[in-house]
Amino acid sequence: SMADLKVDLTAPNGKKFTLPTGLFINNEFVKASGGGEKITSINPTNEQDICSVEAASADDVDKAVAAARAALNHESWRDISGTERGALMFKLADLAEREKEVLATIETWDNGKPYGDALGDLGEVIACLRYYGGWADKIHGETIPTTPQKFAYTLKQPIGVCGQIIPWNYPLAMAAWKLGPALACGNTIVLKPAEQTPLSILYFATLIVKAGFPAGVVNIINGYGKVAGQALASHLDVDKVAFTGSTATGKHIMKTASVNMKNITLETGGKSPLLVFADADLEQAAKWAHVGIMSNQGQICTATSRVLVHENVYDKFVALFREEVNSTSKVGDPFAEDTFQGPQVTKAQYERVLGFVQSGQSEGATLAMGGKPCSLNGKGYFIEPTVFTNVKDTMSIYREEVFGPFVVVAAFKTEDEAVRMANSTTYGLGASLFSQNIELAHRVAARIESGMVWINSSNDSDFRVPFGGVKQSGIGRELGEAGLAAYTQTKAIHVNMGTKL
Ligand code: TXE
Repeated sequence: SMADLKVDLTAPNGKKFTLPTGLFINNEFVKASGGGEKITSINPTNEQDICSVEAASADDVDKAVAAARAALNHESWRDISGTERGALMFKLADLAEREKEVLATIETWDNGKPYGDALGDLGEVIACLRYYGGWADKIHGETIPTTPQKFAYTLKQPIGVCGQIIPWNYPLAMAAWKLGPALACGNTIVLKPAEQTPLSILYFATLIVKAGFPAGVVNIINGYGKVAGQALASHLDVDKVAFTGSTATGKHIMKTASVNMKNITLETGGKSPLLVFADADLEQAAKWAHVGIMSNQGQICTATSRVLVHENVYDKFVALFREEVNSTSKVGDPFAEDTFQGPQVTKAQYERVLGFVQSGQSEGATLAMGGKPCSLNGKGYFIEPTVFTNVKDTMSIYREEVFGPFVVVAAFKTEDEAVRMANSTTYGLGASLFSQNIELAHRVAARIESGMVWINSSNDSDFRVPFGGVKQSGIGRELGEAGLAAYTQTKAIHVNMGTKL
């Protein structure tokens, strides 16, 4: 019954709310079919169950896709103006703003990120929806002069039914990055959240109904990657798949999506470098380097996880960086106000990061700080902020994405060597560089193989500016005007103005 599909919860910070637990299809919460396994969400701070939610089977994915297809062709969505689509998005943003404390509470409880950071994520969700709501009536083709006998123009049309597969590091923000442009361009959506963090998006789904979106425009199906994710990526009636997650899964999705030549965008792993040149403001470099790797428990796709420092300032930088970690990176209860770093999202991620501590030590790097598990009353997936120095670019801790509060520091001698070391991984997502020399800064920024470069900052992203990777960090761009390209296709119309045969 419907009564089974919600649960009354009281969060560790005392917030009470009712959470739907069903699959969100056609603006309703429904049971999963097939009697399959549910998803039980675990609080990474104390390792206790929060609650269980429905997990979609391949049949449920079919239902959600059918709902999205019907909505795409229904006049209540197909025939409304961009201005009206924008108005729905503004309404959704307003509702998210009104409910941001509940949404941030759920995010912190489920994911383990500090509550202040979760509130920051909500700010991004709201801003992103408003930004793309503003675009909704400004998406248009062009007229193209050819010959006097021809009138040629283009239409920017929606791609159609879009599958969106979301990771667990920023559950709501990653959903907003994908929902915003897709809705602005008039698509319909089947979104699959990560099984590690299924909860906040269910509360968010209630706001989609309240905002007045027609049934079937947005469908949200929690489910396991290998079941629901796989069914979505391989579905013959899905026109596009957008994915954020690991490079391995991204490659698999790319192959799977080829079954009907789906349009794809991928945002995958990274091992983003942060370069400190000899003339840099070292104090600022140390502070930004800290923010760039230790925020969000290091679970950031653009985390500046490799710090490359000119040999002349190496020792001084490392001392300043250690001081910054010591004074700022307080590990603890994510609901406590002075906490900078909460637990890793799951036991699997926690073990993975600790595994990299071992490989760093056996590869002969110097463990300069941290590297040990820690806990709160004996529980929780906490890890001390970890710094390795004397790292060589042949070591796995230099090349592989760790996705934790884990940074490697290496030295370079020349600008050429810095660029070569920065570019020496298979990834190309973000990069930072610190220098007071504007010529050097812009020259190096152009030579680094990455989708984003921050000069004299790190991870200072903005919803108005394109975001995405090169090499094995992804295909396509999200955010900014560039993000619209991922959700429209160009149709060319040729009008004969008088050519007679
Ligand atoms: O990722 P997956 P995981 C990296 C990070 C992390 C590692 C593993 O290094 O340690 O990936 O994390 C869905 N068909 N990043 O295992 O598997 C899955 O259900 C379709 C970086 O959690 O990529 C989830 O919704 N979908 C990253 C999503 O893919 C499938 C953020 C991501 O899971 C699927 C997260 C399949 N066969 C992890 N298998 C970033 N770029 O920020 C899984 N999924």
